[in-house]
Amino acid sequence: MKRFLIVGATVLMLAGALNAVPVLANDRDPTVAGQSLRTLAARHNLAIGTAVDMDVLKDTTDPQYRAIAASQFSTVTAENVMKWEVLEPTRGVYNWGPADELIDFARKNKQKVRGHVLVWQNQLPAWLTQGVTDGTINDTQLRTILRNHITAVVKHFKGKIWQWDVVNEAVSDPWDSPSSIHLKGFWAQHLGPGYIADAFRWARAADPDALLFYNDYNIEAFGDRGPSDKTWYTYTMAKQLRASGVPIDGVGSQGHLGTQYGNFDAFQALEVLDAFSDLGLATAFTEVDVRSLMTDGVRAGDSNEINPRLQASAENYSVLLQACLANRRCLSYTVWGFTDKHSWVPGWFSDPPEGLATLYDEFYQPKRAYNAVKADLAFSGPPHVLPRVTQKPRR
Ligand code: 9MR
Repeated sequence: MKRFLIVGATVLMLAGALNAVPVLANDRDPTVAGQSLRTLAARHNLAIGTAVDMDVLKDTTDPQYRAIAASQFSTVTAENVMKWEVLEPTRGVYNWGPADELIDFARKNKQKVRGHVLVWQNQLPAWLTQGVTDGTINDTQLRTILRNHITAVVKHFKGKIWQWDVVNEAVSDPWDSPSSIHLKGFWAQHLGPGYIADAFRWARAADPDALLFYNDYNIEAFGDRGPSDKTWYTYTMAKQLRASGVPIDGVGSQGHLGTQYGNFDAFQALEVLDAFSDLGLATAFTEVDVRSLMTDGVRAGDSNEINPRLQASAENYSVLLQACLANRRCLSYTVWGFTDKHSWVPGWFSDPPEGLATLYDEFYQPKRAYNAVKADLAFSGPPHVLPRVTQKPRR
C-alpha cells in the first residue's frame, strides 16, 4: 500500500512538472512557425518595426495592410508624415493630423514609435527652400528656423517617441563629387558642419527622454577605412560627437540593399555595430529592404530568374538581422514597408526597374525573406545572442 502511494505520488509530481514544461518531441515549441515576428523578437527584447504609409493604413479597401502592421511589428516609423514638408507645408501652420494618427495606432497596438525625421535635405517645404534661394531667408534666420522646427516637433511628440532620427543622410557617397567623403547637402552648405551637434542639443532640450539617432544608408560594412569609406567617415563623426559631449544616443543604419551587389556577411555587419556600441551608442537597422532587378524574365514570371532573387533577398535580410541580434545594443530592426504592394522601390528605381524588396508579396503572402527573419528570431539565443541592453538618453 505504502509503495503504491509513493509510486502514485511520484507519478503525480512528474505529471505536474511536465505540465509546467510541455512534453515536446524536440523540446521546442511546435507552434513557433505560426508566431508573429514581434512575439519572437520580444524574446530578445528586440523591437521589430516597419515604416507605415498613412494613406494605405487608412484605406478601408486594403485592410490586410493595417492588420499586418498591427500584428507583426512592435515599432512603427512614419514613412513620410513626420517630414518637414508634411508637418509644416505653410510657414507657421502645422499639420499634425496624420502623424498623430500614427501615434494613436501605435498606442492602440502597444508599439513604440521611431520619429523620422528632424533634419534632412529632402522633403523640405517649398517656402523654406524658395526663401533661401530668393534671399528672403538668410543663413542666420535659417538656423533659427531649424531650431524652432526641431523644438516645435520634438515638443509636440514629447513622451511619445522612442527614437528620433535627428539628422538623416548628412554624409556624402563615393559617387558624389568630390569622391572623398564629406558632409553634403543643404544644411551643411548653409549652416556649416556645426548644425549636426546643434540639432542634437536642440532635440535633447525639447525631450530629455527620447533616444537621439544619426541615421544613414550604405553604412552597413566598413570598406578600406580610407577617404572614400562612408561607414568609416560616419563612425569617425559619431566618435567626435561623443567626444565633444553631444547628446547622441545611437546610430541608425538604414539597410537599403540590392541583390545585384556584392554586399557583405553577418560578421562584417556586426563589426560595424560593435564599433558604434563600443562608443557607448545604441544601434538599429532602420529602413531594411532588399530589392532586385526586375529583368524581363522576372516580369514574365520565369522561376529561374525569380527564385535566386528571392533567396538572395532573404539572405540579405538575414545577414542584417543576425548582426543586430548579436549586438546587444541593437535595439530595433525596422523594414521600410513590408509588402511589395506598397514599397518605395518600384517608384524610385524605374530605369532599370527594381522591385521584390519586401517581406510579403503584392498579395500579402509572406516570402522567403519573411520566414528567414522569423527563423533568425526563433532559432537564436545564448551564448551569442543575448537580450538587449537598455540605452539611457545621454544628457
Ligand atoms: O519611402 C519614402 C518615399 O515614399 C518618399 O517618396 C521618399 C522621398 O525622399 O522618401 C522615402 O523614404 C526615405 C527615407 O525617408 C530616408 N531614407 C531613404 C528612404 C527611401 O528613399
